[in-house]
Amino acid sequence: KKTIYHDIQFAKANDQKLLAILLDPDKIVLAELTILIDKINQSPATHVFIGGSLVENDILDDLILRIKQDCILPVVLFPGHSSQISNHADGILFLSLLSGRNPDYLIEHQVKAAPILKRTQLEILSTAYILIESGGETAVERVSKTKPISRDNIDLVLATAQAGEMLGSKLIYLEAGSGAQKAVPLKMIEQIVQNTDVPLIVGGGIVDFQGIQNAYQSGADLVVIGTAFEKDADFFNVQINS
Ligand code: 1GP
Repeated sequence: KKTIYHDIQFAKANDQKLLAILLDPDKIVLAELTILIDKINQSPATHVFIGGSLVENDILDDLILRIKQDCILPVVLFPGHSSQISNHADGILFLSLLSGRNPDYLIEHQVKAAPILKRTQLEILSTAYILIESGGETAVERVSKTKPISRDNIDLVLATAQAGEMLGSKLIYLEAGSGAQKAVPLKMIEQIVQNTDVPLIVGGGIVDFQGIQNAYQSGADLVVIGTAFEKDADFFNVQINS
């Protein structure tokens, strides 16, 4: 049943690229969900990620149940807080924000979440989460009260990713932040891929098909698209047909 990580590893080994659509429960209108799920089903997405920095409403369970009803893609929680847990999802990115030095986001939320997660069936995907400077303050930066790593400091990003891998993270996530002005630099993606072994997720500020392709060509295994799909649910149709 818990096959998410196995499938990501398989994709990496076989150079099959993965795509996650990120849905922020705070921005979803439940009345429009049927149409949205249709669009996800028509898209090339392989995963649905669910999360946001400030999820306050209680629609998480309902939202996931509705998605699971009409969509076969694995649903992976991408939590901004230890309260964002639902047993209806398939898995959870168990993040540690390694770019920052705020103990709450390095270990405190994880300690709070662990006993709750133990009582669920969720597949736990330990993830080294690394925030990269992207031309302006992002929600991750604001909420976590941490500084991103400079776009120029590839050495520090690499050392951070390697430390995460040595601590046992199964995934590395290079994050520019939702709605970022600039996506993660391609040279940085290349360096991380060449010098680490676990699958690499890249997201934040990727707004067109070329951006997705560039990330893949640089070695990203899974690209996350949030804002572009949120703004236009026909994003993938338009991009593929043009
Ligand atoms: C944010 O990486 C994701 O956590 C996606 O970012 O909303 O910019 O696509 P965007």
